[in-house]
Amino acid sequence: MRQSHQLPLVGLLLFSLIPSQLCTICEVSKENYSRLNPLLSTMIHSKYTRGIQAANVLLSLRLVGIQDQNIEQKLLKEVRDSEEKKDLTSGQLALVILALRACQNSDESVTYFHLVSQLEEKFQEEIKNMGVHDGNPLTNYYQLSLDLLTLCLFNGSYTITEVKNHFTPENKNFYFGGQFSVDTGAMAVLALTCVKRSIMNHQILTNGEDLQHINNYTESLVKKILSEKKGNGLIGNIYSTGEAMQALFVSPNYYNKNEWNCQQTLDTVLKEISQEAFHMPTAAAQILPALMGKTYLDVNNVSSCASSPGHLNISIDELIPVEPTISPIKISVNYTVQINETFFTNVTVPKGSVFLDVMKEAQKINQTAFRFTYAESSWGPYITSVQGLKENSNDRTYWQLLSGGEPVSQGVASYVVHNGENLEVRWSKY
Ligand code: CBY
Repeated sequence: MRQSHQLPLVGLLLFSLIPSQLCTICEVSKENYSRLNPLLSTMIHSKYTRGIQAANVLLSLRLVGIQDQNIEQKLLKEVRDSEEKKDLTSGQLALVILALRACQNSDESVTYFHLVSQLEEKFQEEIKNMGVHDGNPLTNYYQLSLDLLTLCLFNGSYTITEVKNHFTPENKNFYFGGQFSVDTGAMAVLALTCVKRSIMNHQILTNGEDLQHINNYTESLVKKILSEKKGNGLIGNIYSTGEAMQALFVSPNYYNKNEWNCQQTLDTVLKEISQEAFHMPTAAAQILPALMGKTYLDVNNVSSCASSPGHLNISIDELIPVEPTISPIKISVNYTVQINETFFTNVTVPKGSVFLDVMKEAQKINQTAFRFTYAESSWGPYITSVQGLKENSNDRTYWQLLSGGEPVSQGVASYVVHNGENLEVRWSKY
């Protein structure tokens, strides 16, 4: 008698859990697929300055089911070339592995076995560096999370103790200048979710306490991500929103339905696409999977990748590349380098110029005060030194870019400057 009373209750409970699991993934509807064309066009027509950009693009296209032979061949070559150069950071190698293995049959696993072993080594080097340099990794926690995610997905070795010790949400590496990094937190949630699934499938042996730790970390990171939600639905900023969406897709049991209006986020992103916010291949590649309801946890799930009903079916030939326009009109901007002293100049550049053009002009005017170096990253050029003073991840120093005293949200080659603007490059700590 008692049991028969309980049964409907259990049924009700299960019923109420299932929809919450399904509803959290919102994706672009078929009628709106054409609104994704600017993203695809950017990804396909870009000239990649680094192979790692190709890895981001290949991973993204494979996840949403675009497997055009010509594009695949071109991207695969770039990704393999970048791997052969052997100068990849841990997270870059992780991305290469994710891209190469994404949505492929598991017999491919033998082919890339050596890459996973290399990643195990690089992950250990990151941890070792933290031991010697006050908890600072060689790169950053976004990359450590990518490492853990990849090792977890492709049977690489890591220990639960490492996860427990290094992925506490209070760890300083989740913050830059006191500000929670949504990109980093989101990548960590994806990695921790993979670890949690491995524990539940008994792929790694642990005790109940370990699982509880992982649950607590995930819950706290999800809260922090949601607290960075803006009025228009973006999470963090436009460039972190795709990865934040992925993190929220895989962790529906850690927040209430009313805490996130996925459709609102989706609508704002679609609007931003039409305003060309994603003109960088990496930016486009990082937003696309979430818009199609996919996450990086789907990479070793071949059926979820290509054959899903929401499979993108577009004709590549219809995608027209956008050419930037160079204007004959000149504008004038103020430029400052701030260390302990202030170095100031005024430069004239063509309208439509980017931050990097201003820095180059200033360097022509005064080589001593304004000389600088940069390195290519997946997001384009990244300033590594000014006046010979080099950024250093061991002491968390870097060159921060500001406009009107506020940090800008794009890199030097993307940020378009305006007449009369006060630009600054400031020696900072994160
Ligand atoms: N990727 C990485 O390793 C980068 C991880 C990341 C969290 C990244 C953002 C997010 C992503 N999706 O890739 C990141 N930035 C980090 C970790 C960092 C730090 C790098 C230090 C280190 N040891 O690795 C640091 C120094 C705090 C940092 N980012 C600095 C900057 C500024 C660069 C200035 C320069 N010297 O050139 C800048 C311009 C902020 C500023 N105002 O100074 C900056 N980052 C920006 C704007 C960004 C966004 C780029 C957006 C764009 N359209 O160009 C970013 C996406 C990203 C790249 N940074 Co950081 C964050 C965002 O706005 N959502 C892994 C690898 C395999 O690809």
